[in-house]
Amino acid sequence: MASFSQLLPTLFLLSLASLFSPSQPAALCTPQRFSGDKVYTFCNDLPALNAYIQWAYDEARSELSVAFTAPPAQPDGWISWAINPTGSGMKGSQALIAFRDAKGEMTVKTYNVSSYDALAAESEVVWYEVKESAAEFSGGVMRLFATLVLPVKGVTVVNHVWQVGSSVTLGAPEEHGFDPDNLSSKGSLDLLSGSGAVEGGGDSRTKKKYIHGILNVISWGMMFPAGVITARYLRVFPSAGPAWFYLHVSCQVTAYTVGVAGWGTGLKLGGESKGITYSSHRNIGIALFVLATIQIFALVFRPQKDDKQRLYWNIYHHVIGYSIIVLGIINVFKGLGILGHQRNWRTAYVFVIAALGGVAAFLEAITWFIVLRRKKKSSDSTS
Ligand SMILES: *[C@@H]1O[C@H](CO)[C@@H](O)[C@H](O)[C@H]1NC(C)=O
Ligand SMILES: CC(=O)N[C@H]1CO[C@H](CO)[C@@H](O)[C@@H]1O
Repeated sequence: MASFSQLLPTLFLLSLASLFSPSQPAALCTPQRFSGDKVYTFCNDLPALNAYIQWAYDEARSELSVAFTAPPAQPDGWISWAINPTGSGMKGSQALIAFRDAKGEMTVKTYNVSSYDALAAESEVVWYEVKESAAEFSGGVMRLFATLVLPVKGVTVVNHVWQVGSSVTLGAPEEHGFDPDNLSSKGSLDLLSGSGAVEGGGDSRTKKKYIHGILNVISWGMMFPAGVITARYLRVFPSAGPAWFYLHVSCQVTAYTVGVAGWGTGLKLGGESKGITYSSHRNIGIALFVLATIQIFALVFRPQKDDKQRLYWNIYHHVIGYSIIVLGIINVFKGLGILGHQRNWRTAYVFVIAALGGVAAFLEAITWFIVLRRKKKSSDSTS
């Protein structure tokens, strides 16, 4: 059994390591994915939707050549890159959208996106002049090429927006998804220096989201389940004595402390998030906090072992305990979903859960084996 309790910390560390290492979006610009006859001066990985943009800018002629690359949400979908000359975000943006037309050819159309309503027909006139445009679709990604002439001299920084969608109906791109990545795909681009910025001080917020995620994954997603495993399987071994109890309690109290910290960061994030509410993630979070708090009090108020009430207490303690595990795991997945493009985190957590589940299944089998053998022994000695 000692090996098991040694195994757990190792497991935590391994899974943590895999959780934290690759936190940036994949670097798509290096090595350059394609080389046309065009020479682009800059390439920026964009912070959402696995997109990147290459461009060259001739300031004297206000001529901007861009190549925007992104995987469409569905093969029949579309990709779009836009400049917003009057504000930031989608409303008011002057968009280039690439998709397959009715004949199955890749095409690029321009849109004056004046509202959040469904796109009307393409716009013949947009803020910039399109000298040439083309699009291609291969290897799961669409590429939109365009040479634009900006109507204003001396523009060096533009607000840009990009997006991917899943379908096109009768030549009109359909509304895109509203996942966090779909809503954060905007920023500014310095055409001459190549530096880009994500809008809205995204960095400190992203950091807070990671802290929130890390605390909660450790607490609800790993320590609580591990604490249950300790209680359920360690007590079968009389040689372990009351150790299981202390281990279980200290594991769960620590998990609770970390969990409350994580919960607090979640409340703060929720309060700061204008417009978007992840209501089920939030509600499950609140339920978890309440249930876990009840469990901590349960420890204090548990009846003596030989008390008649103890049976009911046990039932209630187990039901709430298992509910916390199930809800905790569900909420970790919901949270990872909110983090969006970090799919490797999700995979890492699936491994952690699979490992914990494997350990539990293995111990369950051993427990049955031991209990059955014990029964057999005692019936042998009485017969
Ligand atoms: C785009 O549409 C808005 C609202 O209809 C209009 O005010 C604006 O002038 C249009 N922009 C261009 C470049 O045509
Ligand atoms: C990464 C991400 O959240 N993309 C979503 C954007 O919206 C499309 C639907 O238009 C979804 O399919 C994507 O998953």
